Amino acid sequence: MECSLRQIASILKNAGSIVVTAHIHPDGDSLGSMLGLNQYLLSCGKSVQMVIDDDVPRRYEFLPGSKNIVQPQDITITPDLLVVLDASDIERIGAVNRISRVPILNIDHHISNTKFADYWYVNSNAAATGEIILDLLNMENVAINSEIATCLYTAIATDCGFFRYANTTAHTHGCAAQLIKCGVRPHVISEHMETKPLESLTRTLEVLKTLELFFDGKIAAVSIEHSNADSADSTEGLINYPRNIEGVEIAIMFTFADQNTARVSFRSRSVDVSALALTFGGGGHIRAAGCTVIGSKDEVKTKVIKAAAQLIGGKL
Ligand SMILES: [Mn+2]
Repeated sequence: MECSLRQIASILKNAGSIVVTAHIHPDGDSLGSMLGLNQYLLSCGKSVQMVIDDDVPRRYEFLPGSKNIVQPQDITITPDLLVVLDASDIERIGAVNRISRVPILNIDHHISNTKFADYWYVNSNAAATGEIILDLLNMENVAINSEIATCLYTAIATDCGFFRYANTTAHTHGCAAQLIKCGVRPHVISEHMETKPLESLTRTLEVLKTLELFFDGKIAAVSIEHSNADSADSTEGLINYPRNIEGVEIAIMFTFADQNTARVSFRSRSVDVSALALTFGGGGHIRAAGCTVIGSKDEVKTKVIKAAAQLIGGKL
């Protein structure tokens, strides 16, 4: 059932015991939204557990409360509601999907959302799920402390490229302004996001060597091989290098995690790459999307680049 934000608030109020989760390969938005909402629910006296079927990347460990996020096998409460944040389909939450047969409430901003939940609020105009969580807390007149503010600011800022991407709106900036008034120090968050271990730079150099251009330089691709694919910490953001090349319409990053599976990320300047990702069973936003493709390295690359070329009206 599609819900208004007010209905979402009352479903949350009526639940006693809640598991909150978000998508695997967690990013700033999924983690920040989860941590912000968790604090609110705790303040309402709920029994809450935050669960992600994945490790929390090291650079997000500064977020207040991140140490309390557990993996599915460590859930200790019996929930009467499962809240799924920032995930557009049920597959995105991994094994959390199998914890119990409780009603699912989904809050998300992906245009490709499959409306899989029992109750959903999807606002694709929001730059981040964190923006929606802030709207919810404001609607409930919650006093936002600096910890909640830090989580929600990180959620919003990371999903809009620190206010540089096309999804940045006046409302996004309004949220940021409010959160700064609540005690966020933007430069501290930026430093946590930008500081990387030396190995990360070494990997970047290796990945950039794989750069390939197709279709008159309108498509640019980089590939991350097996040995470099293990740490999402050091590969996030690499797709911005091909994306920023002059003349490139679609940037693609292939991550070959094992022999027969590739994670594929897309970024575009204008075309709808969420549609492209959807044709491979994935999803995302108009200018940033992703999918998983089965096949050998060459098969995956050929299939995906061909589909991308078709999207911008070209033949290879
Ligand atoms: Mn998001």
